[in-house]
Amino acid sequence: MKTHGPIITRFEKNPILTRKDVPYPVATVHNAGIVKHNDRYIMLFRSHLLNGRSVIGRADSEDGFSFTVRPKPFLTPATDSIFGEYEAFGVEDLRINPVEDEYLLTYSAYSRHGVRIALARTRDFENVERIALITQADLRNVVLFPEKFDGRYVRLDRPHSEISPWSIWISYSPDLVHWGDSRVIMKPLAYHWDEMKIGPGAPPFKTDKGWLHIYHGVFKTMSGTVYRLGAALHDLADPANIIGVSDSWILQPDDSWEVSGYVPNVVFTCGAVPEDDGTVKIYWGGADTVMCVGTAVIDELVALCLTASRPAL
Ligand code: BMA
Repeated sequence: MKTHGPIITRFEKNPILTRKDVPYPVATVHNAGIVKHNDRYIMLFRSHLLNGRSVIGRADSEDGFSFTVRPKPFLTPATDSIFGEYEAFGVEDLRINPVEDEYLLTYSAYSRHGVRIALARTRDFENVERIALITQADLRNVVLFPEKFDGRYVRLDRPHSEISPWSIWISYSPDLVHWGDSRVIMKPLAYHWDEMKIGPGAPPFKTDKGWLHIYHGVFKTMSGTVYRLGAALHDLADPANIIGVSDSWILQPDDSWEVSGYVPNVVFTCGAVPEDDGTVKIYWGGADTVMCVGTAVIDELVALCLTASRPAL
C-alpha cells in the first residue's frame, strides 16, 4: 500500500470542463455523473443558469479527459405531471447508475416543497423516461448498486436529521418505485475530516474485495465548510455491511479552482469510471464551478479501506 504521496493523481490539464466550454449561457459546470458507454465517456454535468437554478448538460469524450459539450442541455426541469411540480426550481447533481442492462439516472429535484430525488432511465442517452420521485423532501445524493440483491434494487442515500448528523443509509426496492427496509450504515465521525456530514458520491463499483464507494465528507471550520472525498468498501454479498472505511480522505481542495469559486473549498463527486487496467478515473466538481478528473489505482483505494480503517458507525 502507498504510505505517502497522493492517492489520486490529478490530471495535469485540470479543469477539464468550464462554463466557457458550454454553448449556452451558464455560470458553472460541476458535479457530473459519468459512464463509459460504447467506448465513449458520457458526462452529464450540472450548470447554474444565470437565474441561479440548475440544469443538466451533456459532454462526450473519447479518452475521458477531453470533452465536447452538446449544443443544448440534456435534462431541464419537467413542465408537466408530478415531475413538473417537484422539479420547478431545478435539477442537480445527477448520477448515472449502470444497473444490469440500463442506466438509471438519479438526480436532485428542487421545488418550493424542498429537495427530493427523481429517478429516470435510459439505454442510449437519447431517450429518457422519468420513472418516479423516489424520496420525500430533504433527502439527497442517491446512488444505486450495479446489481440486484435477492431480486431487489439497492440504493444508498442521505436523509437530513437535526438529531443525528447527515449519514449514509441503505434501502431496497423490488420495482424502483417503492423503497423500504431502510437503515443507517455509515455515520460521520466526531472530530474527523467528515464530522459534519457525509453523503453518497459516485455509484459504487465492484472490486474483487468489495463494492468501492467514493463518498463526500464535510468539516466545518471558522471560515466555512470544506468538502473532501473518502472511500468505503461494502461487502460483495451484502452491501449493507461495510467492511472498511478509509480513515484519511482521498482528495481535498488544493488547486486554486477547488479552493475558490462559486462555493470555496469544495471537491464533490457524482461519478467514477473503473478501467480494465486496474485504475479508476474519479471526476469531481471544483468549488461548484468547474469539472476536474484524477486517476487512482483501485487496489490502493481498497487497501486504504481495509488497512487504515475507521469505524463505519
Ligand atoms: C451540497 C450540494 C452540492 C454542492 C455542495 C457544496 O450541499 O448542494 O451540490 O456541491 O453542497 O456546495
